[in-house]
Amino acid sequence: MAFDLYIVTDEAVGLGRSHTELARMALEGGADVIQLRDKTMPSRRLYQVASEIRALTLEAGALFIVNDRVDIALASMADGVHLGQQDLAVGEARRITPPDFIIGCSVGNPDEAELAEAAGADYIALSPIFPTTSKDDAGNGHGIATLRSIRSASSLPLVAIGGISRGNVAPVIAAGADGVAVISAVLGFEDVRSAAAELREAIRMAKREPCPEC
Ligand code: TZP
Ligand code: MG
Repeated sequence: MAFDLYIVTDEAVGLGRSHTELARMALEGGADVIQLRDKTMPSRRLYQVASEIRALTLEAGALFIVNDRVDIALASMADGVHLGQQDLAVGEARRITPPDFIIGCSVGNPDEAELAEAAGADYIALSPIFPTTSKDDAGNGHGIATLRSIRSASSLPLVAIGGISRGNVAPVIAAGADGVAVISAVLGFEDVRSAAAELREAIRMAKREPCPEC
């Protein structure tokens, strides 16, 4: 499971483009994971969009994850679901999904990371790592020190999300993140494909040559 460049779709940030168009361009730029995230779209439409992105991700060999909605994830044959601390609990989602179904969980501290792991999560995401304007209720950024402490508390794949861009990805990787999830640093650009490719390269570089001052 590669989580290096994990794109969360958001039509409000995507300069008028649809979830499907945004996903297509991000995949062309080398995204490893696409997460469909839409809090307001009616379920029937959300399922159609999920099915479109399922086809694109299969073609690209990328993972497809649905935010919040286990039902939409199962119906669209997504690889998995991403759950927050207020969503269906990981253990309950595990109970009603197939054995190979991927369950990701947002955490904000080492205790939540340990609980998510014990409940059967496949990966965890520290959310948010830096302040962000892409999520209204994200709160303050937890910062690099929290990321390090979560890295020590859990051996699960760790994704960092919130306020990450090419300019600050090196310390995030150096602190132990396996991948970074972004909205605006890729989807907020006219040329989504290039923005994705450049951020993916920055992540690869940071993994190859850890920054000495981090
Ligand atoms: N969850 C935690 S922060 C966030 C989400 C969906 C928004 C990330 O967006 P950006 O633009 O990459 O900061
Ligand atoms: Mg959620």
